[in-house]
Amino acid sequence: MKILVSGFEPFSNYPVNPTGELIASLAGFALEGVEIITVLLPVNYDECVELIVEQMDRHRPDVVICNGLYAGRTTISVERVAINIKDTVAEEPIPDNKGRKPRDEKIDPHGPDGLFATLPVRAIVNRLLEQHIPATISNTAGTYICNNTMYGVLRYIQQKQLSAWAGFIHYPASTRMSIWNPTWPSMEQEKMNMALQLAIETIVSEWKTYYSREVTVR
Ligand code: PCA
Repeated sequence: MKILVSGFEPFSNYPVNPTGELIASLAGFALEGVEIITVLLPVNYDECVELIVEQMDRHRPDVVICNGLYAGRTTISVERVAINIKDTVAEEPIPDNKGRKPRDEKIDPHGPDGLFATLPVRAIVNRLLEQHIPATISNTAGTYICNNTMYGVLRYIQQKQLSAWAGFIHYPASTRMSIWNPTWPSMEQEKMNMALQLAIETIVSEWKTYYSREVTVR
């Protein structure tokens, strides 16, 4: 089983992006029978999707887990849906890292209004809560780069009729970031690293259950 895991480079005027460290922390994580591939994505509307789709073509993963920062949120939020809109102003007053600031634009003029995550979102949240990590299902990934990436990945899977599961997880500011801006709720980086590992374990277990059931039915 192959899992592609993405994080983002820093953006806006945030000093760091904890999702860079998050994916780097997977170097010390192994699950039998599972190959984990990581990719750090640029924070601009076009290249974020181009790069992850390129990695999907190269590695043909069974699962794609994208990860991003949502400073201001209090929990790890597992996104349920991506919507077909780019609106920088509503989300981040600061343009993407290439200076683009789209407003009220469709991501894909021919695409559906929304696409649901195909990761087991409820199971991931429940697993994190069991481990006393604050987690919720979120019903909006925003209208900025993270939503754009989630929509782009799910749309690519839909268009190519791939069987890969995919979705997005947002993380609050890390403690290091909240020292820089004390108004943000924050979580220790180590706890977020642990949360991603738990999410991966949950997905692998759900994936195995799903496919063993398929075999039994046939
Ligand atoms: N968070 C931003 C983009 C990159 C990131 O880590 C977002 O929520 O759209």
